[in-house]
Amino acid sequence: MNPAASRKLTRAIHLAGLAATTALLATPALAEQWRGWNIHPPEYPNSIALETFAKEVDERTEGRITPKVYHNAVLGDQPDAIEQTRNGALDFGNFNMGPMGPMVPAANVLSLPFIFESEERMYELMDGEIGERFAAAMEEQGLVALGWFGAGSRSLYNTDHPVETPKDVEGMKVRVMNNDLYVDMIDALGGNATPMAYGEVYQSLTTGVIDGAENNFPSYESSGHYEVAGYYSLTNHLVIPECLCMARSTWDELSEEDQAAVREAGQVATEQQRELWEERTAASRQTALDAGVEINEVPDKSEFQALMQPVYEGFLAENPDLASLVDDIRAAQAD
Ligand code: BDP
Repeated sequence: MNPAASRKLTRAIHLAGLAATTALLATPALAEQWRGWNIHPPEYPNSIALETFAKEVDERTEGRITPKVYHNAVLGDQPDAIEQTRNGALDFGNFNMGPMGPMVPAANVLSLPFIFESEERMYELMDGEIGERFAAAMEEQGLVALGWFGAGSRSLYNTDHPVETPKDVEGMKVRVMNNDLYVDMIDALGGNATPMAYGEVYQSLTTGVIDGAENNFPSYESSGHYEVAGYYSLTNHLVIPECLCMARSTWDELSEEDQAAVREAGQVATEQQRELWEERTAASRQTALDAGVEINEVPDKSEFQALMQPVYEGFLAENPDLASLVDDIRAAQAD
């Protein structure tokens, strides 16, 4: 190589080195990458809100934290994901308060059938002092609640007949989420409960492993269950919130400034989820109707409610310390 070419090469190497160094400095090399769990497909209201959360955290922390959401339960089933978030293997997620119960006993109060009379009441109470009591119980178990997502109300659906009275549930094999309270609930109606992962329900409905399940309209529709279980009966037995929450271990490492930024991001995401939820509920209901699903009212819900008495009694006998929380939720709705 002649001296000129050699000088050129040296300079090129030098420049390349400089460029690489600059690139390293410019990209937030030290940005913390959070992993977030989600069970739903990307276009679901909760998924969109989780993406908003990720974007807001990134922006509000000026790129110090870059969360990534993993949709469709690719990071595992819900009970495992809650456990992993508790121990810090995952950083955040959207969890239903049902599967939270086995790990956070107070959360079971939210799984008591008919505990909230409407979604509006649920929001009102969860956004206040009652919600703070749940958040405190979760914090003791390693989770920081950043917001309460809506999940409508859950109703029964099945393959071959409408459910109008508890008699219609007799002998029915019903899939429930992972929580013994739901087994008691279905037992009390005379059915046979099968706790099962959400992702297995579709197949189990088609093969007859189960006759039915229970969920809100958006999940009934987005999971495709409406294609194989065409009777949706408005029992509205569970108005159960979900949380946007994160690992306490991750939270504890944040500066106060970043904690505030993350909380704000959680609020923005929660507001968006609640708005999208309403729209999606109407759209999903319509999709089901258009596909020929029969949606029926339950003329007398009090029959179902009366049968839940032993479920409450059993729960309170086992958890006397949670009686005041149950009483306070009921008292707040008594007016
Ligand atoms: C959906 C919840 C999801 C649950 C699912 C289920 O959003 O978290 O896993 O129900 O029934 O409504 O398992």
